Amino acid sequence: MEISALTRSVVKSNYAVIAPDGYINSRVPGWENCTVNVIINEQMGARLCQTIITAADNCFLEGNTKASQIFFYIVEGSGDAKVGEEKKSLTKGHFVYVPVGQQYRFDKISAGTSILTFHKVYEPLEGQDYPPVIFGDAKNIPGPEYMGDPALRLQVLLPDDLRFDMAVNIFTYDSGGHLPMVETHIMEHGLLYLQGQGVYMLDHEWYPIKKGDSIWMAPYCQQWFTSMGKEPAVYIYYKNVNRFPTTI
Ligand code: UGY
Ligand code: MN
Repeated sequence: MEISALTRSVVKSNYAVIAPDGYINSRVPGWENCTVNVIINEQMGARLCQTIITAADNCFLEGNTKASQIFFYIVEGSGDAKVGEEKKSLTKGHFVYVPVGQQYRFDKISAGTSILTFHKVYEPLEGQDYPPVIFGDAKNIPGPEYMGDPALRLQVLLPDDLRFDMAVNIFTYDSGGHLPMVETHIMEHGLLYLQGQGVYMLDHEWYPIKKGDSIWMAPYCQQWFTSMGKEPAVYIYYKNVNRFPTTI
């Protein structure tokens, strides 16, 4: 029998590694017939929220984004989504960006479907319109090499456009691929591993990470990753972008 007092999860003031073994389900009104795990949110000092929804029979998700935009990504499974007047069928790798003040409904979701969400309070930018609804499919997004290293590929899922104050990217590392430097930056991250494994360095501590794990990195959490094992490591991540960085 495995001793149940062991986990790879850790929660610190500047970062967290959340492995699925510690999940406790939340009930979220409007998101019905599913389990919801709130992985990252303001209770831990974050300025984003990340959840993972796992559908049971007759699952539907209904709500209004109000002040917080929501990015939905189908990790596994399928369903239909309606945002405003736009309606689409979604399968693995499809995503929907729902701007603030929008009604949304997801239904016909197959049991076992796994949906990742990133939420951020929207910061309007003077002189710019609000961003539009975006439906997309990760497999249609180009993945150019990152910083001149062919072992690394970066897909940018949302438009490079000042109306957006959040980015969501998919980072693929061939086995042995690694970040070209220790990143030290003001932007915050939430991320979910979609495939593979490796070792993440967070503020000079080292963590083995694999598919299904999530990480929160606060601003200035120092970060570096190397992929290990026989298949590429892939993670999808959130980043705040395009706004004046300081109130001072
Ligand atoms: O966009 C980024 O800051 C990205 N390179 N960070 C990361 O993967 N930890
Ligand atoms: Mn980074």
